[in-house]
Amino acid sequence: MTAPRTILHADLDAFFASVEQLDHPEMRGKPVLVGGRSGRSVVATASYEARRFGCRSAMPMTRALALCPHAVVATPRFERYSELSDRFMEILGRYSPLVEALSVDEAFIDATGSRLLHGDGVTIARAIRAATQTELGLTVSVGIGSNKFVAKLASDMNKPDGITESPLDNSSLLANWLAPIGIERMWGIGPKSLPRFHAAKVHTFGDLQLMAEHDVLTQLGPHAIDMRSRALGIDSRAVETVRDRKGVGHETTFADDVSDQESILETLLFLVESAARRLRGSGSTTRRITIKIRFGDFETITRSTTLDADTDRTLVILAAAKDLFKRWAAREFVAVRLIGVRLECTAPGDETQASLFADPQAERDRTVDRVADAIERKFGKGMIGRGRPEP
Ligand code: TTP
Ligand code: MG
Repeated sequence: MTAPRTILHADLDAFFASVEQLDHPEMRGKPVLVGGRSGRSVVATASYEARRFGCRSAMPMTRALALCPHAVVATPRFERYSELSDRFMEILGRYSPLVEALSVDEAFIDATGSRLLHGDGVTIARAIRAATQTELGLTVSVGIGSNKFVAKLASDMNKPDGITESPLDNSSLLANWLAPIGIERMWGIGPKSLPRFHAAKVHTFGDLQLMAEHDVLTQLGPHAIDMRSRALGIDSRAVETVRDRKGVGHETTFADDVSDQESILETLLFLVESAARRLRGSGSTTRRITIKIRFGDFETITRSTTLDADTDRTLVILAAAKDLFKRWAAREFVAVRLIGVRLECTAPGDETQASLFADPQAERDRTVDRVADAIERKFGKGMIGRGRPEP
C-alpha cells in the first residue's frame, strides 16, 4: 500500500452564469441563462436560480425559456471567462505545485505534500474558497479525498459553495461512504449503458461493490471491472500537471448530446482560447493540435493536425482547430456529447523556435496575444475583445 494521499477537486459553481451575475449586479439572485438567443442555441450554463425551474446545460434555449420565461439571457463572453479561469488556476497553484486543470473551471490539486505548509485538506479547501470569493467574487465547491475519483464525487455533493470531505485513510469507511451513491454517477455510465446496469440489479455503487468479479465481467463487460474498483474507492491515477503531460488540454461534457454545430464549434473555440493562453502562460509553444469528440455512446474519436512551425498564437491555433472540426463535421457529423482540444507542447529551445520570428506579421500577432494576456491579468474584466474569426 502506498501512503494515503490528499487530493482536492475544486469546481466553480455555475461558472459562466456566476461571472455574468458578478459583472452585472442587476442579474444577481435572478435566473440567468448563458447562451445565444437564436432558435438553435443551447444553454451553456444556468444559474442556480434558473436550475430550480429545471433549466440545464445543453438544453435548447427555447425550452429553457419555456420552463423559466422570466430568466435573463446573457450572451457568453468567453474572453472574460478565460481570464477568470486563469486567475482561479493561479489561486490553486498557491497550495501545491501539482494542479491538473480538467476544464476551464475545475481542477485536481494534490495536496499530499502541502500539509506542513498549508494544513490539512479541509484547511486548504477553506483557504481556496476564501481566496476565490475575495479575489474573484466567485463561489467554488471543493471535494477532498484520497484519490481523484472520490475527490471529484465529493465536490459535487454540496454544490454550490460547499466543502465535502470523504473518509481519507480507512478503506472500509470509504466503501461505506460510496455505497449509497447512484450508479449513474459513475464515470463511463451514460443513458445508453445505464439500463444494462439496472438489469443486472446494480443501482448503487454498493451493489457493484458486492458483485463478484466474474459476474461483473460476464454481465457487465470488461469496462465494469475498473468501475468496480472505483466503486470501492480505489483509484491510483496521479494528478498530472501540464509539465508532466507535455500538453495543454481542455474539454467539456455536455449534459445531453448536442446536434447544433455552431454551439459545439463555439464551445470548442472557447476551449482552444483557454488552452492557448495556458500554453503561453507556461512559456511553451505547440505544433500538434488535436480535437477530441465523444458521442452519446462514449465512442471517442480524435482528429489531429501538425502545423508547419511551432506557435503560441491564439489565432493560428484557433484556425487549425476550427478547420479540424469543420472537416470532420462536413463528412460525418453526429450529435456530440463531449468536445475537447489538446495542444502538444514543443520543448522550449527547439531549433524550430526560430521560425516563430521569421514572419513580421506573425511577430505582431504574438505581441497582440502577449499584450492581451498582460492587460487582462492586470485589469481583468474583458478589457480586451479579440474579434473572433468567422466560424
Ligand atoms: P460545469 O462545471 O460542468 O458547470 P457549471 O460550473 O456551470 O455548474 P456547476 O455548479 O454544476 O459546476 O461547466 C463549467 C462551464 O463550462 C459552464 O459554466 C459553462 C461551460 N459549459 C458549456 O459551455 N456547455 C456545457 O454543456 C457544460 C456542461 C458546461
Ligand atoms: Mg463548475
